[in-house]
Amino acid sequence: MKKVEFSNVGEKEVTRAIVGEFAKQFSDYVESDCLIVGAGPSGLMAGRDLAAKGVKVLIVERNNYLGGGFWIGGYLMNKLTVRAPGEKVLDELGIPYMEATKGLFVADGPHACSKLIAAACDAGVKFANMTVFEDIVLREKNRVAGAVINWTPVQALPRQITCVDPVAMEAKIVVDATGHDATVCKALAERGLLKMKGFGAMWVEQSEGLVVEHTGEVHPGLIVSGMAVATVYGLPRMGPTFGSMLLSGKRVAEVVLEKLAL
Ligand code: 48H
Repeated sequence: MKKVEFSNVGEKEVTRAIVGEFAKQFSDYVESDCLIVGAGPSGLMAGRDLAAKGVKVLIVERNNYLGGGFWIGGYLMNKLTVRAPGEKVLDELGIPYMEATKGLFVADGPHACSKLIAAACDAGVKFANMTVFEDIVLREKNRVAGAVINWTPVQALPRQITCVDPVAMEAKIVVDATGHDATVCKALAERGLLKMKGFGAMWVEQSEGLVVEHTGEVHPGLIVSGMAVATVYGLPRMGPTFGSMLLSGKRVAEVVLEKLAL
C-alpha cells in the first residue's frame, strides 16, 4: 500500500494551534453586536440572517452539539415538518423535503439541521458551545447589555469542589432562543423585571402565526425568539413542526437589524 506522508508537526504545534485560535476568537467575541443564547432552529436562523448582513454574532450553546430540537423532529423519528409558508425557508437553505399533504412538508431532521448549521457557519456566526448562560448583564434603566456564562461541565460538578466564577460577554443586543425554558427571560422575571406566562396547550393552527407575530423586543436590549416566545406570552405550543421557529428567527434578524441601525 502507498505510504501517506503527513507534515512533520507534533503535539505542541497542535495544542498551540487550538489554544491560540480559541483565545483569539474568544477575546474578539467578548464584545459582539448580537449575542444569541441557544443554537436551536430559531437561534441558528436568526444568527445566519444577521451574520449574512455583516453583523458580529456569537451563539452560546450549553450542549456540545448545535441544533437543539431540530435534529430529531418529533417523537425520536428523525423526521420534521413545516407548514406553509415555512417550506420557502427550506428552499432558501437547500433542504430537500416532500409534501405530505397540502400545505404540510416533511424533511429529514439530520439533513435539515446540518444544512442550517452549515448556513450559519458559512455566514460567519461564531459559537461558544458547552457554554451555559447563567445570568444577564444589566446597565442603566435595566437595559440588557450582555450575558454571564460558564463552562457547562462546571454545573454538573458538586458545588464544594467547583467554586468556579463565571465570566461575562457584552453585546449590543441579546436574543433569548433557549426554547421552552426561556432562560434569559427567566433571569429578568426572577428580578421582577418581566412577567412570564408559560406556554399554553398544543394548538398548532393557532400557535405558529402567534409566535412569529409576538417575536421581538421583550425588554430593552433583549429579543425573544422561537419557542421562548410562546413561554413568555402564554401562547399555545405547536408540537413537532418548525416553520414558525425558522420564521421567528428571521423576524429576530429583522428586528435586530433595525435596532442596530439606531
Ligand atoms: C445555553 C441553552 C440554555 C442555557 C437552553 O429548544 P430549541 O430547539 O429552541 P427553538 O425555540 O429554536 O426551537 C424549539 C423547537 O425545537 C421545539 O422544541 C418545538 C417547536 N416544540 C414545540 C412544542 O410544542 O414542544 O433550542 C434551544 C437551545 C438548545 O440547544 C438548548 O441546549 C439551548 O437552547 N439552551 N444554551 N445556556 N442556559 N438553555
